[in-house]
Amino acid sequence: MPYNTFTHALVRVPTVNMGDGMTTQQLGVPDFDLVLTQHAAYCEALRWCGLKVATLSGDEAYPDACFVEDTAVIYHDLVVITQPGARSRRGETTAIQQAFKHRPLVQLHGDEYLEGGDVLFCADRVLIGLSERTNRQGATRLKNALQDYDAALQVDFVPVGGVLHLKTGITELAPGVIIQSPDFVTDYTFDFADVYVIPAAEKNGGHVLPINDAVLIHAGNPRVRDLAHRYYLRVLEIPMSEFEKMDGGVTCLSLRYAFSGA
Ligand code: CIR
Repeated sequence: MPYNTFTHALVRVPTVNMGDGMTTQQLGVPDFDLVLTQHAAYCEALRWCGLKVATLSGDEAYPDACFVEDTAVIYHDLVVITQPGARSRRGETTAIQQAFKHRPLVQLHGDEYLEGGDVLFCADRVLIGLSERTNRQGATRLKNALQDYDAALQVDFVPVGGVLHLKTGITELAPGVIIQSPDFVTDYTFDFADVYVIPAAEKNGGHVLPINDAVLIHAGNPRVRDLAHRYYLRVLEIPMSEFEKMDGGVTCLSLRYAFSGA
């Protein structure tokens, strides 16, 4: 099954205090009514891609919890519950563990820190970012779990500089086509791909999320949109301004999966 084929998604409703979460941006405080509208549009886009969307309630103790992607990494039937590098986000994983409680889970622990925003499944390999949120111990544990599950999987570590997560810096639009933020710094060589560095004006909205035969992009980014139309008939543009204020993008608001027999 191709790496971006999914049947289900899990999302978590934003809470009214989302603006108390962490951010490196100076774009102002999210407008909560608009947050809810944009989140609903995002969920609708997932449904347009053919996914069944399960929704967890928010928890004001965790203002960043709507960025649910950081709490788990799912590869076919393998579910790995992470330990976010951000201390304030560690408790978010309890609800995610509960949501997947009927499945065997791998759980990062001890000094293993990793956030799902640092994990990019490409067509021919998995890239794990070593960032301020993901350390070598966490990356190694995930690499071992992935290769125990699928020994043929190539897993590379990518040093991440200049941006929060690996997927803030790069996403894969289509097999061998990488979209890169101008802020991203690494010494990893993307020799398997054509790399398009997007203009600075689009750096907050430069993330793309391919799902089945469609791709989700942030509205208002013409260069990214033009590139997306080269590879997809179905390009779904989602307004994401309020999530961008908190360093969020289209990838981070959901966990996508396709369990066998589900
Ligand atoms: C944080 O700093 O943790 C959140 N405000 C944003 C997380 C974004 N996550 C992602 O891109 N995977």
